[in-house]
Amino acid sequence: MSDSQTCVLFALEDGIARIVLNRPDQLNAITVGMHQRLAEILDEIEACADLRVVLLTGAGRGFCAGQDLGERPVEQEGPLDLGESIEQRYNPLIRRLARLPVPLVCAVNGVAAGAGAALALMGDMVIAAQSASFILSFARIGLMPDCGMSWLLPRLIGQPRALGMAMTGERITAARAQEWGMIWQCAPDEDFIEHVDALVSSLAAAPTQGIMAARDAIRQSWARDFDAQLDIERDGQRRLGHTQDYREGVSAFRQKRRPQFRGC
Ligand code: LHQ
Repeated sequence: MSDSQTCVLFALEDGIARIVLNRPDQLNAITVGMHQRLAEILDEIEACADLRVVLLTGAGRGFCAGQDLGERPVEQEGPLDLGESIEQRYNPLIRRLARLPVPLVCAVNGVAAGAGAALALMGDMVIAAQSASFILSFARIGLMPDCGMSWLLPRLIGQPRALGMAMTGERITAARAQEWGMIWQCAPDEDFIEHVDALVSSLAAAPTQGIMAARDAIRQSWARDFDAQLDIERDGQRRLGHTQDYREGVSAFRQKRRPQFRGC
């Protein structure tokens, strides 16, 4: 397989799409080739009819160290348009991840820096190994947070902490990220994979329509007032009441058995 294929690994099985950033020697720093491969993978994911969950993780000791700095010939003379790279590659990637029709789980196996931290926090559920950490390393190289971080981070952890991370580039451990509400869970390194598998399996077996309606309503609540949100909930329940999974959930409860949700 060529580098352009192996830089991101992909497998789709039993409704679970597993994406593994795979340049471990560079802590999975993102190259143009990785963007291209990720775009192909997302094409495949978006076309999959029986998808239930997407998992994004990294190979080796890092999750993702952000933009590959080896790709940026800053020593050369002439203008360097970082905005172009964001417009052409990063923003489309982030938008596609944000609009996935199924839950995105980010399993942060190691350090997540710069755009890598942003990728990690795009997960609807983020689980991090105890030895993992989050760094807004933009601050260390004269840049500002991108990939939606300046929007998302203050909403997750509040302005003082978001500003602290953005202005110091300080490393935030997984345990502190959990304490701050930045991520769902910090899990022990020894059985991190088991924790990730359990989370992914439970989401793959969940009533997909219901949990996605919950995700969308919670996300959109930032832009709505309380009354508008009540209306959204009413409309969502009306729609979900017609799903097979709702019938199955109630039947299973009444019959004292485990529900078999099909995601429709
Ligand atoms: C790397 C990288 C890397 C290449 C580690 N590139 N090789 C978006 C769009 C447009 C423009 C600009 O920016 C953006 C957004 C961004 O993402 S900007 C932020 C870019 N990322 C960074 O600034 C992080 C740079 N990396 C680090 O600060 C450290 O590597 C961290 C703190 C992540 C990890 O530190 P250590 O655990 O001490 O590992 P290390 O530094 O020894 O790295 C291991 C190897 O990985 C090393 O290679 P080597 O051949 O010496 O073993 C690094 O050169 C390589 N590597 N990050 N971003």
